Amino acid sequence: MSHRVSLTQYLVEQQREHGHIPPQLRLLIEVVARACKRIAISVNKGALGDVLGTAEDQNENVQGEIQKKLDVIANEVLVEANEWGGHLAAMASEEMDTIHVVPNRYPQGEFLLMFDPLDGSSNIDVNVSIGTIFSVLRKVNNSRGISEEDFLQPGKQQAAAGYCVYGPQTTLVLTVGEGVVMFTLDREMGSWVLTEKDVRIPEDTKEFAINMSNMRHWGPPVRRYIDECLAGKEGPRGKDYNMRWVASMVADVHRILTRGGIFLYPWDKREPNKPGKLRLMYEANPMAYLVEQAGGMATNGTQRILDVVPGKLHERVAVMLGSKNEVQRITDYHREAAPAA
Ligand code: AHM
Ligand code: MG
Repeated sequence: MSHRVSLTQYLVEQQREHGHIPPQLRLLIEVVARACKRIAISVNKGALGDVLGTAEDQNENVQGEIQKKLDVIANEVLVEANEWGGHLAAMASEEMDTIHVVPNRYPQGEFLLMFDPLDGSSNIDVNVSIGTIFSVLRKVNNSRGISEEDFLQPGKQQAAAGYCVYGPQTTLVLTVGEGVVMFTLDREMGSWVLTEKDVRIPEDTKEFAINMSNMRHWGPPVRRYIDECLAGKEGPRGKDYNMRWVASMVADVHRILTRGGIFLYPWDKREPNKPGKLRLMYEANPMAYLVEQAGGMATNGTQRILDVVPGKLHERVAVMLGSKNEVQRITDYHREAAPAA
């Protein structure tokens, strides 16, 4: 039997070769991966586990969205798993209004963890791929107690990022700043097995992902870009494009990491005062880090996502990411459309 590399072995070898995975970070990643296994079990049970539908108390999260049962379960699993290990100072989540500081009874670690416990919530009840997204930062200021401010770092300062997609296979995708790797969950053994190394996103693509029902609300640069794709071979791009939209960012990004493409959730006129729908800290930043580490590009139309300095924990951002040449093109269209300074 060929030798199978586990998540633990991968992390230990990375530490030996590059020396950038301190023991607390290794523990953190292993704990998150273990929590994802537990979430995968709940997701898999579906109706048999009484985990479908809306949370009993019909809670709205801080984003004003009604929580699903699995949103709440996944959030609890991640919080409980990460509290006691001594690797974290605090956590933040799409499903929690403010930060969760590690209780006094446990030692405080040097890392900060952010997550969207179950991304693609609208797909839970219809048995379509969903996932968990996570982002890791270092606590920078150690001279005082932890506060929300400690989290407000640009995405380029992430120490690690990844997601787990609960699809036909359960796959954990990870970067610690040395490229992107994928692990597949071996359910019989209960272990994560390295199945893809050095993931690369092709620079060109013929596939885009956007919610087309919002077309009438888009700004001119996005409209121009998509119109040109739709014009196909006869249009200015000279090729036919294909479209995919899973409505789970994890699944759409996973496809792009696997075979290329561009993912767009732009600003639109429905809520003109919001920069976009997706959240910067625990959706856009970890995905942007993975995409860049795989040779792709991620912007909000005008700026590299990883350079955006967050003003608040649940800040939103426009997202354009994936194959480099396509993201560069739509970013150029934004620049050309911007009024001269
Ligand atoms: P969620 O975190 O509440 O599930 O929302 C984020 C999801 C993304 O996964 C997906 O890309 C997007 O929302 C889909 O939005 P829409 O339903 O507007 O197409
Ligand atoms: Mg989400």
